[in-house]
Amino acid sequence: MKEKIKIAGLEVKGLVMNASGAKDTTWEELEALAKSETGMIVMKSCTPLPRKGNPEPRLAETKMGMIQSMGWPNLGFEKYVEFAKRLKGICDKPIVASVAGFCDEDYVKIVEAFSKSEVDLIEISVSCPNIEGHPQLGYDPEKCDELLGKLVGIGEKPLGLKLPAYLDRAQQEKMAEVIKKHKIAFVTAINSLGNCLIIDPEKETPIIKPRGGMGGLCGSYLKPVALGNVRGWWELLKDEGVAILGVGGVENGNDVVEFLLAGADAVQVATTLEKEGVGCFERINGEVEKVLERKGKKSGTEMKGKLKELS
Ligand code: RRO
Repeated sequence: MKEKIKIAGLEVKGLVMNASGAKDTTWEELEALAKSETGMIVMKSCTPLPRKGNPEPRLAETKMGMIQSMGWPNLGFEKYVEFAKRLKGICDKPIVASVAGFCDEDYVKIVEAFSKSEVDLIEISVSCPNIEGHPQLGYDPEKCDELLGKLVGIGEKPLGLKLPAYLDRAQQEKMAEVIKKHKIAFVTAINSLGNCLIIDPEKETPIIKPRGGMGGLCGSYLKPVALGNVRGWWELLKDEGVAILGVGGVENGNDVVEFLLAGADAVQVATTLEKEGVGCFERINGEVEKVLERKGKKSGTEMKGKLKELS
């Protein structure tokens, strides 16, 4: 039995769901997610117009994860408005839109459309590391404050933020003030870690093509960074009613428990979904159940934030 949790007032079945970006761009991929055990369906970050994205090869898997520079390939927001309606016809999972944009006006236009759509939650991505000449907004709290001032109040749907990794606590504290000011409903932490490079020493080349091989690092490389960020969000936001979705290197049931202990309400999965396909949700849910049983816990939620300090 998957446990029922609440994220921004919505009932979700299970502690595990897909993260935006992996196998969630086309209708066929979203349909497969609808039939899977993902707790919510998070759609690919979308822009005003369809985009092909960066040249291939733009994603390469490694033992510890993967590196990618996809460059926002998506079908344009209007398609995802339509897909949300179709998804509601075939499953009862909450649907999450992920919004990207090159300027504030792009975000406003897309949030307006999703506010009138069938989606349940709107995740505002301020953290894509892969667009040349387009810095990650999440590292600029003043610009985020300005953007959110334009988005909050457009409609009634809860808004969340997809955040980059903060490698300095002071940066995270500044963003926490912005999140509190705008009463953001949930944070998703973390996006891939930008500005990374993986080199094949035999070929003497990078393993992806765009931007000389520079891209977002994903998978288990990221787990300690993601756990640190989730812990930080829990410490900074625990009295604010902001839900925390942890993402970065979730491969198995123990990883889920680690994120819960750090302070997550639920976790998202990207690299494992990319590598294993939608069957990963059933496997991880089963593993979570076993870990909780072994620990004598009735639910994962009772472990939220309960990391013990060493004495
Ligand atoms: O499409 C991408 O290159 C991409 C996005 Br929108 C994102 O949010 N994070 C990422 O690592 N890649």
